[in-house]
Amino acid sequence: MESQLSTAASTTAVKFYTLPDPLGDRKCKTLDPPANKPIEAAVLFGSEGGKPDWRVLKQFLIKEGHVKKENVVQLARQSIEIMKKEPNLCKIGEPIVIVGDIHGQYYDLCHMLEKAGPPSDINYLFLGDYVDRGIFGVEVLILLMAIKINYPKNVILLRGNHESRNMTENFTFREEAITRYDIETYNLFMEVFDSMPLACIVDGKYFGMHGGISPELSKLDQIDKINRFVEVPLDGLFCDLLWSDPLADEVANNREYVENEERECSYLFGKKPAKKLLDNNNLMTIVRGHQVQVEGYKMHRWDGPQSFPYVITIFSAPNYCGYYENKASVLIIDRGNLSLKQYEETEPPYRLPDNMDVFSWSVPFLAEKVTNMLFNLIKRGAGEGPALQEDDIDLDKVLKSEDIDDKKKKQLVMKGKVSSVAKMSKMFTTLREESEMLLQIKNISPDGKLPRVLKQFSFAKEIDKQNEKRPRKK
Ligand SMILES: [Mn+2]
Repeated sequence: MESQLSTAASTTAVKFYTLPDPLGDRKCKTLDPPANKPIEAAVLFGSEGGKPDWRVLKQFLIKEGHVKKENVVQLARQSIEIMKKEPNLCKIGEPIVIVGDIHGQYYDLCHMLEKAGPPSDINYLFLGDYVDRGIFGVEVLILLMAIKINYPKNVILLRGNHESRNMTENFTFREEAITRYDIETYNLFMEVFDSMPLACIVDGKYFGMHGGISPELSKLDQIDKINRFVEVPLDGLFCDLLWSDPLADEVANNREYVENEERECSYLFGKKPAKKLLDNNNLMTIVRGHQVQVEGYKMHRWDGPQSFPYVITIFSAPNYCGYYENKASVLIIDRGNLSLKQYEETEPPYRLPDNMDVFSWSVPFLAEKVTNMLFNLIKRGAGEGPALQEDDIDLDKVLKSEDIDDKKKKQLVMKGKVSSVAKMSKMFTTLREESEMLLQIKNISPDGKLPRVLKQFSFAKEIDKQNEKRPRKK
């Protein structure tokens, strides 16, 4: 995977400032040095009419480069300008790639773009959930904004349920955006989300949205009447488009809408309302994301195994959260033919949890080593002395005592010091071990609730259930 990305990087003419290696003594030769200076505005916006060079940006972000706040603000403002003029229900034609949830998995997004083809050659419909859970949400959003600005008519970015204040506060993106930039930038990102359209008709036949349909939806023009420039509401048509799920195949046939208990909001929809809506609006199928799938997609064939699906679920984040071990896929519609492109995980560069820097991370190790050194030094100084239980040394008593001569007193004082440094050393070892364990646990899951052994899709899904529901208002 890594070689694919670096080959692509070498074809880019622009050279970034990467960390110099004057002595040629980098320990890991196979890994390119990271970009060590922010991308210059002249490089980023240098080309035609102030549009960002998304290809250069993509490679720069792969190299873990930093984009300055002022440039991110410019990208956000430009994409808001474009998206706020779009209708709630967009229309786009084929050939097209339909992309499901990405969830901050930047390296998988780049891999997918290479596999499915650049947006200069083929249309793109993104079904939302760009951020949260994965740790590269900022990169995903920056690149998608740059692509949108370049191809405003050929790329549609729909809003997912995670493109909201409510979700990003309860998951990871708010913290990520504030750590990397600041609260002002985060608020601007929320404005970008508020401007995203809610649904899309592809080629007049395919009805795309993040979640699903709503009991309040009968005619498609109802969607354009929504005021979408707000936080995602707790119920109603707007909420359902981003939050609802199809019913399980076994029960979909004889049910209409039921309460979505797993999400604690919106509905589960069955065959009847789906068929009615598709028939009334002359549509073929519903294409949505929102639910992780072991193969990266699911065809909801409610008329039997050979029938055309009423709903197609697309999920585009492979090995979701680093523990589902699922494949990812995108749906391609070309000359009326539907095909799927499946792909597996691209290994991202290693990051310490919570965006911790290496200095804070190394403090426990340093403290342990220093006390260890101190302990060994003064232990030598103490030399051979009277045999005494370390804990029993009472310095005050020793110094005042007239039975003990000065030489012995000195030895006893030294012993006391050795004993306290030994205790300190032991404490730092425990601290270091505990912080290592904590990092390990945190690494496995964003909420620190999953032990490493649970690496199995269905089990992971079961354990993760609580994270798929709508968080209660704080
Ligand atoms: Mn979702």
